[in-house]
Amino acid sequence: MLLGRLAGSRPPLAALGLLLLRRVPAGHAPLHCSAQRLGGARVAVVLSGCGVYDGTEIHEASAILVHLSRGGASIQMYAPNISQMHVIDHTKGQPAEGESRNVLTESARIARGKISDLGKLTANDFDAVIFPGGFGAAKNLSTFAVDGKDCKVNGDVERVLKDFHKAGKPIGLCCISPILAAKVLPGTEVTVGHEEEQGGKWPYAGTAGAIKALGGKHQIKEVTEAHVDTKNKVVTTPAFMCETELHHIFDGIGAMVKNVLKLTGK
Ligand SMILES: *[C@@H]1O[C@H](CO)[C@@H](O)[C@H](O)[C@H]1NC(C)=O
Ligand SMILES: CC(=O)N[C@H]1CO[C@H](CO)[C@@H](O)[C@@H]1O
Repeated sequence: MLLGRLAGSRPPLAALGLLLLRRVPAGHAPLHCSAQRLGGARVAVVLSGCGVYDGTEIHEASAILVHLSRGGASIQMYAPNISQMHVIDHTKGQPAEGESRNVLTESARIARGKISDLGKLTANDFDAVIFPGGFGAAKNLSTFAVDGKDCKVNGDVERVLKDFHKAGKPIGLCCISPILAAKVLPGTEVTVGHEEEQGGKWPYAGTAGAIKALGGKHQIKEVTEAHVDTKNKVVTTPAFMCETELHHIFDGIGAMVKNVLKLTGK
């Protein structure tokens, strides 16, 4: 009886699809967490694709957006309009031969369509900037995956990092993206977690050595912690550099976002 009534009151699936289509015109998808709020910090989030092995780590991006939303920030997402170095088939962990994707187009999936070209991001319009991790930061935002300590950083990424730093506005990074700050802002203190593998808990522990080779100062931190370089206003957390449960990564990103927002003074 009850089941029958519920089923009867539900619009058929096809109609639901039409309703959704009508309410969400392409390119104007509403994103609740980017709703403009008065008084909160204005934060730019820079993406590098969609998927851990060739773009932005999706869970990190999502955790950043959730914590920013809770912290009362208004959010705008950006990505460079360039082609990805690789397209990785995530079921195999191997490059998909003959495929090519655009970093901005892929990042728009995470942003639910509301994203701008990184070339348009200026420090004037924001109180802080945050870079999630994922191999896109090492493949598309820089050439770290190929060139290690001799890597080049994407021109707009370099400009954005220098402009926010010069303006005394905080910069948040996690997972592998602290290499960007180490390279562009020499002498900056960052963390990518621990410096020893510790039986597989820190599979990318060698990155700490790369941070030093790039000109950064490495700080050992747990996955649930963030390191704050108060002088440079750079806040970092290990995230997926650690082999652990997702909620610990979520909490570490929470600590990073909280400290970034605190440094904005808003
Ligand atoms: C990205 O670049 C292409 C080619 O230059 C251009 O056609 C496209 O409009 C750009 N996309 C955005 C969103 O700026
Ligand atoms: C296809 C490709 O490799 N695209 C770029 C990804 O980003 C790096 C760093 O900016 C560039 O060097 C690549 O050309």
